[in-house]
Amino acid sequence: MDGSVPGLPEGLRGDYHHARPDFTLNQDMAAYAEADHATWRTLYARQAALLPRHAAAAFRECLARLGFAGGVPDFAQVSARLRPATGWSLVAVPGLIPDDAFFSHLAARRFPVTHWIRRPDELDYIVEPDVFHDAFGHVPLLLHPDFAEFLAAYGRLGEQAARIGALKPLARLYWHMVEFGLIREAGVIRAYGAGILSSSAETVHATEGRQPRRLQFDPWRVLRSDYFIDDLQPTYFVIEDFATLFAAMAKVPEMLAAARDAPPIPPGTAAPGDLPCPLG
Ligand code: HBI
Ligand code: FE
Repeated sequence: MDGSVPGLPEGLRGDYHHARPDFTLNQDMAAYAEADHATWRTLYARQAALLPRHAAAAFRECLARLGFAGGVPDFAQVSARLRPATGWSLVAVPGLIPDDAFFSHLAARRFPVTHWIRRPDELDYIVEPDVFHDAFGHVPLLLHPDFAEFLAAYGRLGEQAARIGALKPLARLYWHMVEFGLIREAGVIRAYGAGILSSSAETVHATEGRQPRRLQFDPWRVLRSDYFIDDLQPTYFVIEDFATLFAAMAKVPEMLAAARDAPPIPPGTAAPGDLPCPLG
């Protein structure tokens, strides 16, 4: 257990003392026990079974190109595949890192990936993102040109938002559109968000549960929409394609200050102008 790190919650699991000032550290493949690779394979197999019905085609295709079903992936090998495709690479980190460090890595097309994996008794739920959440959930779409451009633009915006105290609206954009985003493909709602696709319960809830509110993506609505961090989401936002997400980044900068000052929309509630997105 580590002491406090400025800009981070208390008691995070990772070893922050051995990380560099930019919060990166070296991934030590020899440090993973066979049980760790077995945990990865169990999680991978469980989620892979859900992908044909519940995941976006782009996610499935990009994941297949990475070929990391066999065990905890070697970040250097994954980076070697990402770089020629979209210029992204992976950096190992001890876990959540402060917003400013996170944004500057994204702006430089470096995706921070937690190097440790959850214990076998945490298969169904884990509070902090581990290597399965980050590598299985987030990394595949770094191969998708539009999504890769969107995420780099998001990182660049982080530095601007920090200067005007608008990190909260930007965190909402990440939460709703990177962690819990849905996409409609041929009239069917499918998931692409990492927080959904790295969780078996959320994958089903998000794409076919009757309870959640599914709304058409609208950046102004998303920037004001608060969320739960430790429960299934009551509201999801749906895009038609990833180009829409990237195009929206041209409009977000001028919305940031107003979103910072606007009253937040509580999780799960309706707001004027909401456009529901039917299941199919
Ligand atoms: N750190 N490693 C890591 N991974 C994240 O997804 C992450 C983070 N720090 C901050 C953060 N996400 C969110 O607050 C973003 O909205 C900035
Ligand atoms: Fe995440």
